[in-house]
This record gives sequence, structure tokens and C-alpha cells, in this order.
Amino acid sequence: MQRSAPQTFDRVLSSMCTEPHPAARDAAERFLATNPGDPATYEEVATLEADAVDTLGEIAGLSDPNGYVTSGGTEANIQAVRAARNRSRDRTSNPNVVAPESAHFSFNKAADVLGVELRLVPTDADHRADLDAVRAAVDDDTVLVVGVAGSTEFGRVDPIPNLVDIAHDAGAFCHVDAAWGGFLLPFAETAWSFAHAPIDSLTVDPHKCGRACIPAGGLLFRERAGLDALAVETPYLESTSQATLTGTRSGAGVASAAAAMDALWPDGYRREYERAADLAAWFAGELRGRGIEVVDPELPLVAADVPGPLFEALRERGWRVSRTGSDLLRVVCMPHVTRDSLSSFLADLDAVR
Ligand code: 0PR
Repeated sequence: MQRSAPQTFDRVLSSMCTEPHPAARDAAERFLATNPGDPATYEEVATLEADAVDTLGEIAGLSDPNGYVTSGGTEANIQAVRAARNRSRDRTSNPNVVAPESAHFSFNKAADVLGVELRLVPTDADHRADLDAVRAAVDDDTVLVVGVAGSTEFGRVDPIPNLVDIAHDAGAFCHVDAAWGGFLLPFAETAWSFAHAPIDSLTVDPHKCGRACIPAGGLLFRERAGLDALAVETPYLESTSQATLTGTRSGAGVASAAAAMDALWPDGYRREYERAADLAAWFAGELRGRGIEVVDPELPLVAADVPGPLFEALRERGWRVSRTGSDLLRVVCMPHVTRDSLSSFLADLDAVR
């Protein structure tokens, strides 16, 4: 049987996933055949999941976290919307969710499958949630206000404490999507966590900046009631209820998340944050030096105004780059992206200009 070459990351510049940590790879292999969806049968992986949730809580500044390892940010966001809808059943039968237009498209999926209205509101000139627009969209039927901490297109962090106030004043919950940013925020200047603002739920994905294997997302609730709002009865399992969206789940993802966090929290993640932040600042400077407009990186993600034909020429040279809705080239400084790889990218950029 022919085996194709494994994925190499040399020229992958726009992905939010990366090479897993060696300990994550090893753990994934050992737990490939386990199912954390059946914790009474696969006890060891269930213990690892509890450890992973505890560490995610530490990373997010939440001392007594309630949550689980999801299949990714999409599942976590869908479940956060579902929990808010279910917990608001006695308040409204016509629920809506208010989110900045920078929110990931998984919220569109959530709204669609859950029968909830999604109200996307504009961002400000610096690509963060516009608080006046959020306030104007919230009403008595709002069950959830969403903030993004590390947006997919620009790496922007919304003004989370203000969003919490708006949500709670309206009797709604507040969810923050830190799927990508969650492992960077503890070290960033705009440091922000559950400890700084009483948000209700958080998405934070080990398979992005946490260096776990895919699939490993994370969903945390401040209160046990958040998770309980998702539980359904499981008559023929040893355990009596299940809060996850999927049934059978990847023990590989769960075990790898626990292993990666064990190896890297906090010092390894801090070192990587500092490296990536320096790299993003250097790369933004290099682009500016070439007369290219750059969105100032807040977290290590650089969006730059590289004209369409150049973008295509770079893709032809093998660079895996993608563009934002407003046609900016995105470079995400993930662990596999180095000064060397960005130097050869710049050399190719100079060659095609
Ligand atoms: N929330 C945020 C902020 C995200 O960036 C993403 C994924 C998700 C949720 C959903 O996570 P899962 O994919 O794990 O379910 N982010 C981008 C995506 O849609 C990453 C991306 C975007 C990668 C564009 C490459 C690219 O060209 O996959």
C-alpha cells in the first residue's frame, strides 16, 4: 500500500493548528482506542480529562472549573450557545445571541442548529467589538453576549469586562471565544481571565496554541449549572448522564491535551508566547519597511495588505497562506513558524513583487 508523505509545516503560515508536542503525540498513540464518552469503562482517560479541565481552569483563571475536552472550538461554541438557551428557557421562547462580526462562523452553525437568532454587530476601527453596537442589539430576549479573545482574522481581544456588564445587566450570559488566544492570554499585555471578569463560559482549544493533537478543544463554565444544562440521560451506560455533544469521543485528543499541558504549562507556553510575540513584531516591521500596510499585532497574528496577484504568486511558490474577509494576508505565528521560515517568505515576497 502506498503511504503519502506526512504533512510538513515549513510553509504553513495561516493555520491555527501546529505540530503537536512530542509528549502529546505519544499520549495520543497510547490512548487511541479509548472513549472518554464512556468514563465508567475507560476510567484512565476519564481521569486525564479531569486533569486537563483543571489545568484549563488554571490557565483561564478559574479555580473550580466545570467543563470537558470538546472536539474543537466549533463544538465548544455550539454548546455554550445551547447552555445559555437552555438556562434561559423560563425567560424567553424567542432567544437571540449578540456577537461581534469578528466572531467565528461556528456561531452561525450554532444559531442554525439551535434555532436561535444570531445578531452580528459591527466591530470598531481596530476590529474589536463595538460596545455601543452591542448595547443597541441586546434586548429582553438576549440569552448570550459573545466576546472574542483572539479573533480568527486579526488576533484581536474584545473589551471583555464591558461585554460581561452589558450581558449581565440584560439578564443574559457572557461567553468568550478564546479558542486560539486562550493559551497566549495569560502572558499577553491585555492579560485577561475569569479572574478579571465574571464571564460565564469560555472556549479554549488545546489543539490550537496548546500543542495537543487534533481533536482537542475546551469548554469551561464558571458554574456547574452551565454543564448541567447540557446533560441528557444515558440509560444504558454505567454513568447516568452525558453533557457532551458527541457521544463516542477521541481518547487520543483528550490524553494528548493532558500531556501537552502537563509538559508546557506554564513555562513552556510563556516561552512560546514571548518567542511568537517577538517574531510577529519583527515580521510586521519587515513588512512595513517594504511599504506594506500592517494591522498592528495584538496577539501574534499579522494581517497585511498584500495585493491579490502577489498573494497568488506566493501560493504558487508553496506558501500556505489565507486571506481575511477584507483581503488581507494572515500570518499566524504558531510554534512551527520561525524567523527562518518568515525570512524565506520575505525573500519570495521580494522576488515576486
Ligand atoms: N473560534 C475561533 C476564534 C477560531 O479561530 C476557530 C477556528 C474556531 C473557534 C473553531 O475551532 P475548530 O476549527 O477547532 O472547530 N479557526 C479557524 C478555522 O476556522 C482557523 C483558521 C482560519 C485556519 C483560517 C486557517 C485559515 O486560513 O479553521
